[in-house]
Amino acid sequence: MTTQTFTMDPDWLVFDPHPSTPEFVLPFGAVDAHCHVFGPSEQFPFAPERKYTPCDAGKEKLFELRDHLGFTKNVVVQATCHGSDNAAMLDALRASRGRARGVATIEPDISDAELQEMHDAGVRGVRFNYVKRLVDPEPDAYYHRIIDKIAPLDWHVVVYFEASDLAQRWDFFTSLNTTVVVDHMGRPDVSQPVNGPEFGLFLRLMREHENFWSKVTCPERLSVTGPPYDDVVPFARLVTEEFPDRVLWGTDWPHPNLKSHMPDDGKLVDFIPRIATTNDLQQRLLVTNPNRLYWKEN
Ligand code: 0GY
Repeated sequence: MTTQTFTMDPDWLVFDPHPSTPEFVLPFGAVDAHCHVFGPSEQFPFAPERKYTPCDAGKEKLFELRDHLGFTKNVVVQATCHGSDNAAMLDALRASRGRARGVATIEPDISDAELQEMHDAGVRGVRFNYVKRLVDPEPDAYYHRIIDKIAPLDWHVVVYFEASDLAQRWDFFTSLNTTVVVDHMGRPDVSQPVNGPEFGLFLRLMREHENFWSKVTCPERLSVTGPPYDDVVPFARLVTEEFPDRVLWGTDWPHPNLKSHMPDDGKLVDFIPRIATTNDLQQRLLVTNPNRLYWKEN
């Protein structure tokens, strides 16, 4: 059997191999609730339909980072470069010995037995990705079929979309009666005012629909001004303070598709106390909320 080889995109930025030790000491039980594994591609080939080819970033590196930064657990989110083949993510969950949960990408014709196998490995949600540079979004009926499939397992839905697409997706999103977690605060344009109409629509979603949660993640992705990401603070702080019981935080390691710079993951952890400014907010963001959503049976 020949092994397929993959070459990462020529402009791919590789994760920082030596992140600093954060000054902020994470509370005991803290969860990195948004991170990925890529491959290794020799063992877990990337999907033919992928829109980018990353570097390898396997589970061992992820667990090393977890321990270095001081997290206790991970939530591994299926990345689009692996399509709906969740093998690398499931392998990471199984190897974590209960210290990782997963969010999968599935197709509507998946069998109940496959779903149960994923649940047993630690999957607790599915991700619907609407970012066109990453995937070709499907019609609503496709996602409704997935919702029907996952209902018996009590999984939640993670949605990833660009701020400019929220109005168009509004009716579908608000028709969902599962918990719905929005990635990266719906990707606001942080050069717009925090109290402007674009972020206002996202805040309205959170205010009017208590089943919606938000990841207050990715300052490195949203920032226009760059490190230390001052321009993202007002957005992430507002969401963390107004919805303290419905926010999650994660590193987004290994930081797919960044073009301007690769963040120092230690400095990303130091961003947390700028948006969750009290011990109580930090505890909810990093420990209580992710454990409630992902380890509720424990
Ligand atoms: C993220 C962001 C991105 C990529 C993916 O699954 C993915 O490929 O989510 C991105 O390129 O913005 O959350 O990891």
